[in-house]
Amino acid sequence: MERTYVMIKPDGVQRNLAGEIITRFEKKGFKIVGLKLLQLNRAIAEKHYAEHVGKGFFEGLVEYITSGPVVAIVLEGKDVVATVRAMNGATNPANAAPGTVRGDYAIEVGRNVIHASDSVESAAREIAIYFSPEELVSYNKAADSWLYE
Ligand code: D4T
Repeated sequence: MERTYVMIKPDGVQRNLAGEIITRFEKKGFKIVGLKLLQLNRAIAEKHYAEHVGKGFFEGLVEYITSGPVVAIVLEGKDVVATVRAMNGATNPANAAPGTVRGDYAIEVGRNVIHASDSVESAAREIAIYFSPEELVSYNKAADSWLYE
């Protein structure tokens, strides 16, 4: 089963949106297999956003992402990577459709509330940054047979 890395950013935590956002993924049917609250430091931020080092928005991005605690989540399910990206909406909330997390809860790209991996490969890389193998739990849920035929 596919896994993705999702992170509720500091603005999402400060604005009390964490529960509401997690509820969306739970109601969809995705399974939480990893979950914790943590404070990012610069080293972790640079590792996570390695592809953006040196870009104009990078310093602001690091400042933002290290400005308070985040909620780190690993979700599991069929096509979970692409589906969670769709549920989150466009990176710039101005372009995010209503009904998506960013469309409903954010205004600017520099305060866009949530992150999710953009591919299965990115997910594997990002999950390894935030979680040790022992922190990820594989388990069955009674509802699984009501979600998958
Ligand atoms: P994240 O990684 O936060 O889920 O965002 P995306 O995967 O949707 O988009 P991204 O990697 O292109 O951008 C990473 C992060 O940088 C911020 N950003 C991005 C910004 O502040 N200004 C910009 O011009 C861009 C492109 C927002 C998300």
